[in-house]
Amino acid sequence: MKKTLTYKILDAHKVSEDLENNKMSIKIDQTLTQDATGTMAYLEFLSFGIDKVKTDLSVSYVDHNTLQNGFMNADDHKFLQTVADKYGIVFSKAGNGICHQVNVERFAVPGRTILGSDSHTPTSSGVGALAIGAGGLGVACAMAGMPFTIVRPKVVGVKLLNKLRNGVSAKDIIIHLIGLMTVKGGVNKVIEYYGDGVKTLSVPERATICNMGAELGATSSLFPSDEITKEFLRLQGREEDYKELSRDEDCIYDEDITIDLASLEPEASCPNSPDNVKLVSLLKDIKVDQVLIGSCTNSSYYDFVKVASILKGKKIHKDVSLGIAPGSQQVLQMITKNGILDVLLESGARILESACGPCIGMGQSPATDAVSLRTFNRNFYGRSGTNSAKVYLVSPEVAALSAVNGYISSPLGMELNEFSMDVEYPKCDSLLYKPTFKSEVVMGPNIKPIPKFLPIGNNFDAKVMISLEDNITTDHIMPAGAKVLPYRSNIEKISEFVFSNIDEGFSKRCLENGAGVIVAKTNYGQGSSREHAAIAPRYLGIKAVIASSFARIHKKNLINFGILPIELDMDADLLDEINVSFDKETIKVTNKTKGKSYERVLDLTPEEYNLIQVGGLLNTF
Ligand code: MIC
Ligand code: SF4
Repeated sequence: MKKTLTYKILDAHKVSEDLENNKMSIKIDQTLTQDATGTMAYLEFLSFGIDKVKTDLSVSYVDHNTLQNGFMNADDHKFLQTVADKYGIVFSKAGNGICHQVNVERFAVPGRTILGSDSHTPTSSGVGALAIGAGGLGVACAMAGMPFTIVRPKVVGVKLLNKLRNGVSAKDIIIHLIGLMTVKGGVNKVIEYYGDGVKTLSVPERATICNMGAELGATSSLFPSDEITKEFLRLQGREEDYKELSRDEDCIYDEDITIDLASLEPEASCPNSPDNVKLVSLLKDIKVDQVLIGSCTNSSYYDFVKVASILKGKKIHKDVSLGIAPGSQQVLQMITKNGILDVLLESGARILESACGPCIGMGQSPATDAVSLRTFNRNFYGRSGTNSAKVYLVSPEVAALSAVNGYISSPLGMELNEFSMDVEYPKCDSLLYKPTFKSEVVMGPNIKPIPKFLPIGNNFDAKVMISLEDNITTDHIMPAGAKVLPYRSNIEKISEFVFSNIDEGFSKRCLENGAGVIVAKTNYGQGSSREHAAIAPRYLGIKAVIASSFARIHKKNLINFGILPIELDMDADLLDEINVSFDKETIKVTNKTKGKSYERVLDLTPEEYNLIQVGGLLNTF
């Protein structure tokens, strides 16, 4: 049978299959973690009592919590470095760059499976690896050599035709697709790109597209590995990693989408959701206060060539603050060497550290009601650190031109080739450390043990602690930002912030009321992989989440920490009394306050059912 590239890689890594439940378990070749999820992942890994990682390669990055306002983040960095050294993990120190950018440059290999404790791990699929985001515990298990289980994904074939016009960017391709498919359109699917248009896209552009596939809720995205990949790997000094990979001609996709690249124009994700997509030309009178260029979506050398071509000889508008964060040391070196950095500085840009920075609310929060244009991938409510800010996600070209003009502007038709794309890639790797297996693990006082959770039981009463709408993100559930992120290794403390941006009283109410449930509509838990969005509510006594549907990574995180995800469309008000009873086959939820019962088939595999029975995956070791 003709195969998609997705199933060629999946089948080559298949360990077992559960066709009845539509699941498959695969071998993971490489893992990545970042600091904001990594401390938990490594605490989990340490609890297994294994002497070293069992993967071909594991890399631990520090890129999120780099603002060291207090000892906590620095202590986490030290913990991560010592764990990495002791257990055989490559360590990428703060300043080396954003995990996904560096992983594409230095480590991702075509045809390999990569599991990362970050939802944007699929960025590495730009070189033809199958890279998947997961909760920290899934990655800890993979580092211990265990297979990773996924729903057998449907494969969406996206045929790219022709080539982009001047001023139109890879970012516009993925924003366009998110507009078509919505933020829930990719759940349990892999988005596979093919067609003549593919060869017009460089690896960094492919990586941008795969990166933001996370905003479709997709399991992964995938590009073939071809001559362009080969050249990219050669420039990175990794030609031996190259392997040609493509789908079988005439393979059948579960869904087909065709995009004529020549017909696209600049598009933007408008506040507050990546799928609120509009043409940039329709936004042209909006005044801009802040422009930020960077993040794992758009911080490659390629992106800065475009940006510098627009900024060359120009000054940014006096009312705009332009912040620029090159994605890695390598990118920073390249733009320094060939004069791009000078152009940026002369235009009035503020140069930020090579890290996630403002993307995760680590500084650069916009002013009250400000309009912020970002080349990032998420504009969820509150994520910038300013709840009233209006965040638009755009291409680097739109961002740069708008920074000059002071209002949202379309670069359609602009020739942007002032600087050569054809340059040497420095491979200094000064901030990458190979393990010596000699360190002792150092754990600062803010790193607390993961709480032990009791099983929720098969019949319990609970109160509705919050009743929510569609598309609730993990940024709603467990906000990030400079104030909260330092507590990622302290569950008791971070639990005070659960839902704090939308319901300040949530955590107190939970602690006062004992057992609770969360009620929501579709796509609950979209966005990040942070397992804190499950662990912290569990700590507050949440036993179940009742939602019409769930995002893939979050559903797994809930089960991993013993919270029951119940797929049910239920109307409930705050503090309604609920009873939940279930066995292996069925579940009954009764809203005792409203006198209404709902019965359903239990949507859990036997393995997942057992995890709920024992109070979560950590209780099985
Ligand atoms: C994000 O972009 O939201 C993050 C921060 O990178 C998260 C991980 C985290 O919360 O630490 C992600 O995307 O998984
Ligand atoms: Fe970092 Fe933002 Fe990318 Fe998340 S989306 S990994 S916070 S740059």
